[in-house]
Amino acid sequence: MDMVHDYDPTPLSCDKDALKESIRDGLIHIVGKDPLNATRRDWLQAVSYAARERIIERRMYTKRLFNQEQVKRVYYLSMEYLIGRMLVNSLMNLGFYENCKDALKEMGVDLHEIVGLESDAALGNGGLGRLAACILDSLATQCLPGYGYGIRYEFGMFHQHLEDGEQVEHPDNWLRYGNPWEFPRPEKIYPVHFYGYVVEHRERGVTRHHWEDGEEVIAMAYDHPTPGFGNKNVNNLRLWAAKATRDFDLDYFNEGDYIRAVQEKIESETISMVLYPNDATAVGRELRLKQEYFFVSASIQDILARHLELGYSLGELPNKVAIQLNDTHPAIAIAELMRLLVDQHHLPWQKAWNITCGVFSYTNHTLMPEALETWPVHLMERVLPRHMQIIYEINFHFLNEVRHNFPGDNAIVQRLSIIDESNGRQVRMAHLAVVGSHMVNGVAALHTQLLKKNLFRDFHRLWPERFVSITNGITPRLWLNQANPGLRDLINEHIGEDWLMDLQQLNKLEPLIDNPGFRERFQQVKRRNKERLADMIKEEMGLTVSPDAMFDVQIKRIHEYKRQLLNVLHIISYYNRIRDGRAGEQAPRVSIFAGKAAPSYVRAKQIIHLINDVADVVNHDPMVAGKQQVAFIPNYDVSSASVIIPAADLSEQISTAGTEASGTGNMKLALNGAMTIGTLDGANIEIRQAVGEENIFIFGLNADEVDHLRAEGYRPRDYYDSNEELRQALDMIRDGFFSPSEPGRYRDLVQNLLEVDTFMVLADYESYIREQERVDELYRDQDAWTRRAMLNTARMGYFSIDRTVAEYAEKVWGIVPEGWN
Ligand code: 26V
Repeated sequence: MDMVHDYDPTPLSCDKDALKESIRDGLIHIVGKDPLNATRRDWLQAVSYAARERIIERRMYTKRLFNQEQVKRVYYLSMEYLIGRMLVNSLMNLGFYENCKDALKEMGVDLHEIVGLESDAALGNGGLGRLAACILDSLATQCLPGYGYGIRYEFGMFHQHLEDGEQVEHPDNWLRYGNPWEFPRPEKIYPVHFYGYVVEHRERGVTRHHWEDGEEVIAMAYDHPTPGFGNKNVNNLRLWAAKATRDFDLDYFNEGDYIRAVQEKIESETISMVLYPNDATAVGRELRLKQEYFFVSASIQDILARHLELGYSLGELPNKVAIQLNDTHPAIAIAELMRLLVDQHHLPWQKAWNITCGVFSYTNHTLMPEALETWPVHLMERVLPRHMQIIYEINFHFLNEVRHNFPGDNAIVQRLSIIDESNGRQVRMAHLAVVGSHMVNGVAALHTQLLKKNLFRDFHRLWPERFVSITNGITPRLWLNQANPGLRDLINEHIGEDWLMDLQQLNKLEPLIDNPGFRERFQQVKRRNKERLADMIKEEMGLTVSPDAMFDVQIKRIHEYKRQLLNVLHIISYYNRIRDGRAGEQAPRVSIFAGKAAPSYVRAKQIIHLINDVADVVNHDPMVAGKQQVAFIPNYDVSSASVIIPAADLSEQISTAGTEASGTGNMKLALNGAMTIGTLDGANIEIRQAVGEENIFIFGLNADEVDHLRAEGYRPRDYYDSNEELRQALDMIRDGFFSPSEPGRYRDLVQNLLEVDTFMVLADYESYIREQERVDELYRDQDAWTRRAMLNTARMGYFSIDRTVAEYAEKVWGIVPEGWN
């Protein structure tokens, strides 16, 4: 402890006057603006610098403490971090949000007005990237020594515009105004090698491998300190940017080819240029493989360098280092660590392998076959020749173990092999990840069960003890405290603030459901949040929606398995009921969608188009005015999610059972007092268990029934033939009712539903409509609805990311908190 204090720099004060001084100073000396004519963006920069100065001090203390206490560290390797805006998060986590607001006010600036100018850090696609960001928040908040590693994409997730109802992508130039939250570390650089060939030679009786020729790119570190909530702990997220090895290649200079020299520099720097916007189909592109290896190699080199610098031996790695693979995207790390241990540090193979397996663990995030990463052997061989050899050798030893365990069973050897010989020769990254890890986890109970039963069935027979289930969670600091100030204040008034660090405390709200005053306040909060969302919809889309209506929300990536189409079919059926006078007293509804489609996913883009076409008809039909509206909010991101989620009455979680690994939006919405309508899929099952069957709307086939129906031979047309309402809705789409300018626009889409319907939309239609009727009925009894919505909030404690991270720390990483105050 002493060392930490011996070297304390004088910490900056966080009181209002000190903050004022820092902001003014930053505005003049860092931003370079006269306070008399500074723009709002200048002020934003200045406040951010004032926060940053205080964060970095705490980072230094934290780092000293971790070094001094010789802690074990976890390194989280992820291609994606979907962070969002940083300023409010930083101020709240550091505990001087109010002081800062007051300081600015005295300088004539409204904090509220400037926070929206910050760009979202959107270095992720969706669930997987947002989970990584929540995990970093929790590691810091729980004083766990955890470091994130990733890529500093120059362009993050694209911005989505809607033009004539269709998605158009625009580049996300998020660094345009500079980034006050990062610390470039030009001295923290590592070479990363691509292409070339391997030379073997014998050295004192052992074979050594040299990877020669090819290209080299430099990875340069940018540090993003991540403050915990309610403590002084600050961890670090290190993102790598690609830089040319030498600014210009001297050979070309000597040959007088200046332009060529510049071109090569630019080409090597494209590696970290852009985030791949697919989130459910593997891309198989060389640049993607290079991105994966680029950040993995730099990270593993950095981890080893730190380990050795701290004076530990390589044999101690599993005692001091845990590395978590966020999906298979960084799985090449297993081969990279083997390469460094064997080729550079000359460890014998078996010793290196024991170390490697002791260090790594792997989280699987999807069962969708098209998302499972495989790389053609010829591509891997060309880009990473030494790694391909190492993978072969890992596979050789592994398959010997398999043969030993299943003598004579050649089929299982083929099924388990890291190399898939059945369709071209492909490296199965998930197999590499399982073989090289000591723990493998799914992200919800059902998901883990299905992993053991299907994708990793044979692995589970071989190593049952390797598989664990760790249900996802979300950070209440962002998704309740920041996003929903009204509900936060109401909760604090009644049960204090302990829930921020211990979400189970929310169950203290349960008795309050019998308190009419509290129920009314809860309703008022929801009402205000709906007005806030209505304002946003008005501003962004020019559409006026009524906060009196039920806000029925489906927000997530657009994908067939998530079944936005099922929601659309319900919207059309409800529309028809109103027009035919069959809707009775149904409560008015606004159906709200948001989400991006992968640019190459034609069907997903068509679904967006359809939603907007339906919206156009519904919103302009006087016969349904005041009863029904549809809004597709463009450009779903962390910031818009923070406005939409607190305003939702109904949360649509309607994926085909067995397809959504967990879902985390389901948790965010329920925590904010939305009722869920959902299938028995992913974490919905555990949400039902937590909130109670009476407080959730469950419909449709379960995962087993989906399997059986598929095995039996699913015939979607039968449902069309036997259900008149469904037939009417599908006919309208097919015949151009919603696309009169191009009547054939959705012919193939409907055709596909009638003949294939991979995700069984038609099979679940009837039960979905029936459940929506129950939703309507309950909603019309506002008091009963509010009680149930409140119980959702009160019973969501289990889904805190802190519980998730504590489980990883204990079952997978073997790390403990190292706190200080
Ligand atoms: C996959 C791919 C495939 C290769 C191209 C680039 C790329 C980028 C991302 C992904 C990730 C797909 C997996 C994913 O996001 N899974 C989601 O993970 C959430 C957190 O565990 C979980 O809640 C969602 O159910 C699951 O779909």
